[in-house]
Amino acid sequence: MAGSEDQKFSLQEVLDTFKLCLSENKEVYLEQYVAGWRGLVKFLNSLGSVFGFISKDAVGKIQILVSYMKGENASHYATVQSMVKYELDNNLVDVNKKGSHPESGCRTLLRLHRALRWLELFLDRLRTSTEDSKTSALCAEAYNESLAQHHPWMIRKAAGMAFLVLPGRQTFFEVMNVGPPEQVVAKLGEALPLISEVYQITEDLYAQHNLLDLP
Ligand code: 1PZ
Repeated sequence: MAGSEDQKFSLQEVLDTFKLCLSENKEVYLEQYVAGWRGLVKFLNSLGSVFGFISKDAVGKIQILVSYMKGENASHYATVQSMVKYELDNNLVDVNKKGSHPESGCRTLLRLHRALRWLELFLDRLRTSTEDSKTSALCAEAYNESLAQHHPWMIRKAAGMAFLVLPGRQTFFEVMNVGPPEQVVAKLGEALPLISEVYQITEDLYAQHNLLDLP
């Protein structure tokens, strides 16, 4: 695979982008949010082509958001808060069923937002796991508690099969490119509160505007 999504992953880099996500008044910068996802996709790609169908979907959603961020209404797509306000004020969101705005920024970001919850749960399990823990089991548990509830049977099935070929804990930690296991665990401990905060702010915003079930 070639292209910018395929460079070497470093957990540090992802940590940095999520750190930069929040403005002083706790708004979520879209550019950093998307950059965080780019980093995660890099990581996923480095795990092998079995995960291609997952990273493809994530990349597609990243691209939709980027096209808004670079489009004629770019100024409204600086933060998640400004995006929500702009799209709602201008009736650019299909609220109850798919209609003329099947790819709104709001519904697209919601998909990534739900996946961020999976990430939070998965990384926390990884952080507190022991040497003999199975990454596939940790991943499946995190998935069942979060994203799976929004996915149809076929996707749950495909995801479950992909999890089975996840590398073991040791290799997984190596791919994170942070150093020895203790350091990975420490890094995860550092990254998690940041990811949680970004998640919670977005969740509250979406709840406040009744956007948590966008089609
Ligand atoms: C490290 C192991 C990676 C496991 C990733 C766990 C997530 C499994 C998600 C399976 C998604 C399958 C592909 C397509 C799904 C789409 O149908 C849904 C809904 O979008 P819609 O159809 O409504 O437009 N897409 C999503 O739920 C977004 C999924 C993004 C997943 C990104 C994972 C990034 C992993 C980072 C690894 C550290």
